[in-house]
Amino acid sequence: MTNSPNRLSNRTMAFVLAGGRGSRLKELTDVRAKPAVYFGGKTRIIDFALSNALNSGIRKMAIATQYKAHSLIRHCQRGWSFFRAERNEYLDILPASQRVAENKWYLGTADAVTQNIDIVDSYDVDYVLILAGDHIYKMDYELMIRQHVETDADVTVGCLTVPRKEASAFGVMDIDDKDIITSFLEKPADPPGTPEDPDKTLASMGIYVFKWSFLRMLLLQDADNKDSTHDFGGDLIPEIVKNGKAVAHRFDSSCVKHATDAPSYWRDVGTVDAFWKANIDLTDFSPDLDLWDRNWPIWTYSESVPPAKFIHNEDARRGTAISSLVAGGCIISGTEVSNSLLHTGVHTNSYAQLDHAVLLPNVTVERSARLKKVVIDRGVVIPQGLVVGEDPDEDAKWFRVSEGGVTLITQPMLDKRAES
Ligand code: ADQ
Ligand code: ADP
Repeated sequence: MTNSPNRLSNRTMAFVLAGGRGSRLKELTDVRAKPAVYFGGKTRIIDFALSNALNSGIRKMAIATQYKAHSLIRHCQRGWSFFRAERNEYLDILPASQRVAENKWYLGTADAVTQNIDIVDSYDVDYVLILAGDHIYKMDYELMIRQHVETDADVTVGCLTVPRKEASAFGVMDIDDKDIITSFLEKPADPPGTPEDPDKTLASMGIYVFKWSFLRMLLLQDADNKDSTHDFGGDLIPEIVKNGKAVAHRFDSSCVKHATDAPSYWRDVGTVDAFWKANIDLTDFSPDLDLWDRNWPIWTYSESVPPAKFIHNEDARRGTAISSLVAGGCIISGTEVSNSLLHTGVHTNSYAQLDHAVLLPNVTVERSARLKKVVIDRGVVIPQGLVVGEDPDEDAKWFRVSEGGVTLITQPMLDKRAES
């Protein structure tokens, strides 16, 4: 983590957009915003963007929150409070707080910045990096900021190629041979392919670099525009593509020095299927996302918990975990765990079996339960003998079974089942 004075990251702040619900994660975002959803055994989704910024040398950050922000705010306060104002480091949490006018929430992503112009001013930076708080990836933003300065762009947009059939969830673009964006469509129904490959589309990652003086002017103009939805992808970026200079910064394996990840590992984990898969992928022999890379640590709030413990009860099976990630504070007592990911403080009991299961913190699995291809929300108590993942019709009576056959279980669902 270099932080030499000539790094542009020293003159940049990261503005993290963390206000959206992420409704395709269904009940997982009933109580918390998507950036606060747990991922990877210890961390929450927002830790990836914040860690990238920190590892890139950025020491000024602001996080705009809105939807169900309580657990997100609590997490950031507990885990990200080491910034020291006396070293010119800041991390501000900016809930939509009616700072501008009463009853005024953040309208769109750009409005979340507009409502905090005075705070960004006070950071006294030259560049602003707009980040989304809801993606899993590792990236050195210094390289993107440097490209922005070298090309003298009005905006630099992080982008990557995605399968064309998935591209309607993204802002998509065409670029010329100098990577200047020549057209930009926000979430088109029928996205175009790239010249090299008709089945691929160049998509925006929803992250942008601006010179602050330029963005400031643009935001004030946009605030007066009655036709605008005050959104970066919907309004500001298409406007710059039309009337200014927007440049694409390609995200690939060169974007993190010493990267041990597969080339361009980037996940939106926006659906229950994608969330389950990205977690289960970490149990692979050699996962595409390397959480063990000491050169690019993912920082988080870590509870003080004892090491995971595996118990062989005299009269029962051995507590084992194979091809699995088991966080601190877990007690695996007489349970067979395979290809699963257990967050902090999970407690499982004898004769239970977990297979391709993602358990969020503090889940209890009582005796003889068998769970396969599941996501279990934080704090859920799985009753004795519950079997999930063997009869989809039975599962669907009580729980949410996704298109890809993953069963999501929350406590209210179990309570309803118990009452019936
Ligand atoms: P989406 O991800 O669909 O598209 P959006 O829902 O605006 O865009 O979310 C972007 C980020 O802003 C998320 O982190 C979300 O939590 C946050 N956010 C949403 N509304 C907010 C608000 N009112 N206040 C504060 N924060 C808010 C965007 C771009 C696309 C791009 C994709 C990549 O618009 O062009 O392709 O990101 O995922
Ligand atoms: P997370 O799992 O994201 O850490 P919690 O499970 O602790 O969060 O809580 C999720 C959300 O549910 C909180 O952000 C809060 O809004 C709400 N919540 C949790 N516990 C309580 C409570 N005792 N009273 C009111 N709301 C609560």
